[in-house]
Amino acid sequence: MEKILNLPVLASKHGADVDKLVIYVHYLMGALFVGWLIYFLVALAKFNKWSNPKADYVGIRSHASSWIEGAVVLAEAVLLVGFAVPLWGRAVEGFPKDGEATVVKVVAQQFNWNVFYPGADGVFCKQDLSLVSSDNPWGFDKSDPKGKDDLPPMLGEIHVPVDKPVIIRLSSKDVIHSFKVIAMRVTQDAIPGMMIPLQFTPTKIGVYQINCAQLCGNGHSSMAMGRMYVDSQADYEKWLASKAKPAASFE
Ligand SMILES: [Cu+2]
Repeated sequence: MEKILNLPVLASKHGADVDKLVIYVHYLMGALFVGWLIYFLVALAKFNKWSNPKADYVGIRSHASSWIEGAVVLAEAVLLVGFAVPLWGRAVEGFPKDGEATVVKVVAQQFNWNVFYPGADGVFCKQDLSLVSSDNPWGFDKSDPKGKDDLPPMLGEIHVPVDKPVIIRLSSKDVIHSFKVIAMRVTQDAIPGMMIPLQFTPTKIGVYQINCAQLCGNGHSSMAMGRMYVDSQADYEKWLASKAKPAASFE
């Protein structure tokens, strides 16, 4: 079935369950499509003016349609309660602790992704709206010692190590965007004024596209230039070291 649906590359742990659900929904829709087609053909054959010249005001007497309807409702309930809800439950509950995950802050804007790393201490620099100025657009509190080792903000690229949970704290600077990495099977709206966490565990080294899944303005499509690099642990550390700069250059 995966072959027929031509599903995109899968590179995250929970993604197999997402694909499973997609496949089961297609099975149900396929059955409904074939069922309705049969119904249509039977109706054409049975109720044309040659086989049924006189209208019957009672109509169908069998209860088959009620049973079929019941079976469809049951199948849909199983999909929802048995698969979709538990999958969603696992996505929003049971986040790994910050220390056990790669934590990245992503702030969407028209039309790019701002990416922040907290540095070795794992704690992001304090930010405050009152500190925002032309030379401090993110309102960083430069007296915050926890911010000294933060990486300078980057645009449009996220690096994460393979096989380790990733937590992305997502927000937006202007309008509603939506962070979507198809290979990771994650999509989450980025909403100004809110910091929304999402989690996944990448399982395959590679470079994956980041899309904006919410029409956000003229340059919406250019947000698809975003890239997520899933590196080996060693490559990730090398990359981190190459990006770390003294706090003085932190603008
Ligand atoms: Cu966008």
